Amino acid sequence: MDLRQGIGLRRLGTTADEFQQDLLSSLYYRRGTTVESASPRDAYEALALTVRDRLAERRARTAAAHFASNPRWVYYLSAEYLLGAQLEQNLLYSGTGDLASQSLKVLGRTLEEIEDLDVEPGLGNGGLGRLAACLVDAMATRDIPAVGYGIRYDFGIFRQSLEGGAQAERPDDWAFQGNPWEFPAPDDRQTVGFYGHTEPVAGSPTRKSWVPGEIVLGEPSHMLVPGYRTETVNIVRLWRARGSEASFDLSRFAAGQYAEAVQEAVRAENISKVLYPDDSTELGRELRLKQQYFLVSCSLRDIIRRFRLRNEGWDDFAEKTVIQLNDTHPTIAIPELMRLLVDEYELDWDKAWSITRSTFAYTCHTLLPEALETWPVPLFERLLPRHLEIIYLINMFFLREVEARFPGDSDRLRRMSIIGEGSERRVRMAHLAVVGTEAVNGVAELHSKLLRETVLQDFADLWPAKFQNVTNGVSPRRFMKLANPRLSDLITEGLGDDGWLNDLDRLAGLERLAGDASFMERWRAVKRANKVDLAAGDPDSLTDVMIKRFHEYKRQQLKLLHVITMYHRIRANPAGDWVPRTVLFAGKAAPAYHAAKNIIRLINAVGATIAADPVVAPHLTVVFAENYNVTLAERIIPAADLSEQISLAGKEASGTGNMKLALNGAITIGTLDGANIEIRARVGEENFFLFGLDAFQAAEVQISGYHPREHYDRDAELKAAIDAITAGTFGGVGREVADSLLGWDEYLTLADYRSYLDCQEEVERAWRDPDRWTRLSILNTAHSGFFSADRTIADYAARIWRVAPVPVPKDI
Ligand code: CBF
Repeated sequence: MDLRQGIGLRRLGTTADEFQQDLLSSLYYRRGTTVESASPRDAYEALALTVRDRLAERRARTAAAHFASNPRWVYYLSAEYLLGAQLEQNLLYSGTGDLASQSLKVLGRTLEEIEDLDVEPGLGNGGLGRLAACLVDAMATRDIPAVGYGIRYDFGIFRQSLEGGAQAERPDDWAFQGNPWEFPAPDDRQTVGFYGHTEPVAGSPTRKSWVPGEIVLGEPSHMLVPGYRTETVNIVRLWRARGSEASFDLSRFAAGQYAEAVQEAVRAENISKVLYPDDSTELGRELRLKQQYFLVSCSLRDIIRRFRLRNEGWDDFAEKTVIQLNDTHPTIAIPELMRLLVDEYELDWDKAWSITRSTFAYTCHTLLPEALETWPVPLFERLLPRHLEIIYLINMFFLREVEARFPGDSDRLRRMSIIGEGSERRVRMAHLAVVGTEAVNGVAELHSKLLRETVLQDFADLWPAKFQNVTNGVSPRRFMKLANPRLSDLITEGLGDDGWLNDLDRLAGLERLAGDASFMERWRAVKRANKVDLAAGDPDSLTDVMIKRFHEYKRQQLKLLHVITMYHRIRANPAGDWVPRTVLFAGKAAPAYHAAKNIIRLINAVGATIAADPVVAPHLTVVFAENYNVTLAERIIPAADLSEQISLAGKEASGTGNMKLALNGAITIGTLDGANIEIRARVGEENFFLFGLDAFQAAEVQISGYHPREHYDRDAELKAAIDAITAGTFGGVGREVADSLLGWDEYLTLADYRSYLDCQEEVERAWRDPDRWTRLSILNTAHSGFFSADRTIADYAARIWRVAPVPVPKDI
């Protein structure tokens, strides 16, 4: 394609008049309604479509530029995307915010009221899903030709509310009223098989023919992912499961058996019904594995289709394609690509393996053994019989390689095998992911080191060069510019321009303002105004936030013990000079994770007791903000003074909330865990509140026999805090939490309690000196530029993907 000839598109207008004309066109022609009868929803949809058109125009140019350069593509496979609300972001990225505000007047609406209708797609669970969203944003911003693949769940992560202080879950029907940001492409559908059996192919020892027992259709739709201050617009392509035509049984329907007539279609559609179906039952586990294969199968066929648009044969496939596996969820892509290459495209095994191995890369996001997925062999055999055969072959060749390197080391073979031979044989997805990829990376320095030295040590011995670190990063556009416009404006003023938004290292220029009295005053005023907006407690109090998924390793229970101790101290000395604090928790617990849900209940019970206590309430407030999601994070983060990053060292792979908070001038109190270590190294030891055991010490404590009761017996305040729970001070809630802390305390909460409390006193000393605190805050922002997702993507591009940017010309 000759780009000089242009893409044949009339340019959309950039004046207020033209924008308004387009808004009205959207209303009349695409919503089919009129100004007089336009509802707020009509106005929202018309605006969204008008903005989307501007991005779609850039998308057309991007596609043309990519087609012309036939580049190496990055395909990002992820079971989760927490994209966040789209309208505000797309207004920013298309530079149409002001035009939109003005034009909406014609419909008698304001942008603020319209924005409330923009529901975020909650297609993810936590850090991993939000990371995926930040990375696709940064890939577009860095002009990397990329497509993100995922599942278009009908119901995203559940909506959380509190009932009597306990977490209640409701389905998240996020697209109930439609999703104007999405382009459905039902004609690009793919066919996915499940179950069935395999048959030998005459004359070939490795090829097989798979005869699936169930066929499901995958219908794609895509959302646009614009880059910031660049022409590039990439896409995220999401698959939705549909029954095939044959899945509707007309004769049963005619016989009045309505439920039976559609049962096959319903079973098919269940695949993309919910994010992370409960896997405590056999059926639930099967559905999860089905989801994973569904995502992978649709995506690989689409990737191959795209490759074949510009290339012939297979020699260039790995040259032109890199597929990043976001954790183990999409790992079945490895045997699936082998199946496609060997069985369908008839390549010989060795060639197919060489292509496969050089196409994939794998990011591991955990250190928790229970989070490293494994699947029972019998389930695999039933659901994906051909894939299991391929995995056996991959394993056989792999174990031969290990045996050649470490002859006679049968223990090692057993440890490394892709098939675990415990009481039940299981497929170890992380092993498959390491064996079938060219590069493996952890997401923070400590995490990558621990992967190499513990969880995946045998693999690192075998292939040391395969293991890398790429520290996570976050989008400064979403988490600074959009979330915190006041601070962003102040920073822009301080630095002279807003170039920092896609060159975040430039924040370092704020260092020279960290002692400037008037700048500091304004910095404080921004924080205060953000707290007023959040309206979660006294804006002059120390806003102490712990916002993240609920998990015992993250240790919300440690924060709670601190709160209870504060409560005791204040009650014992009501006239003391207490630093007023608002402790804000937000986060969801997995519906079947009872221990985490018990902690939520206890937090709310403690909060209620404190609120009802006239002695303590003036000094201490506990708030639990319901239904934590990206939108809520964008409100809380700008208002935070103190960022709680208190996981047991060696358990949090990276954390990304820690980065967002530091960038917004919150000061971290944290352990030497995950990316905390890198945050501390960058912002400076004196600007970070460190406490607790390090990962090495924690492992030693656990190995040498840990007895939480010893801490309880030794420390009167700790004892009083736990006794208060068991004595029923908080409405009798939380006894299970106390029992687990005293009984086994898997995450060494009691061992770190005293060090944490001492450190909180240091926090208060700093807080009492407003200038010191403001300096700390400015310096945290100034030195967190490294944690931009743009840097993360530059790292992936250079060291793992070896891809170059393809800038999209403005004038085609
Ligand atoms: O790497 C992104 C994040 O992923 C997790 O949320 C995950 O789901 N495995 C980790 O727990 C985080 O530490 C990490 O930042």
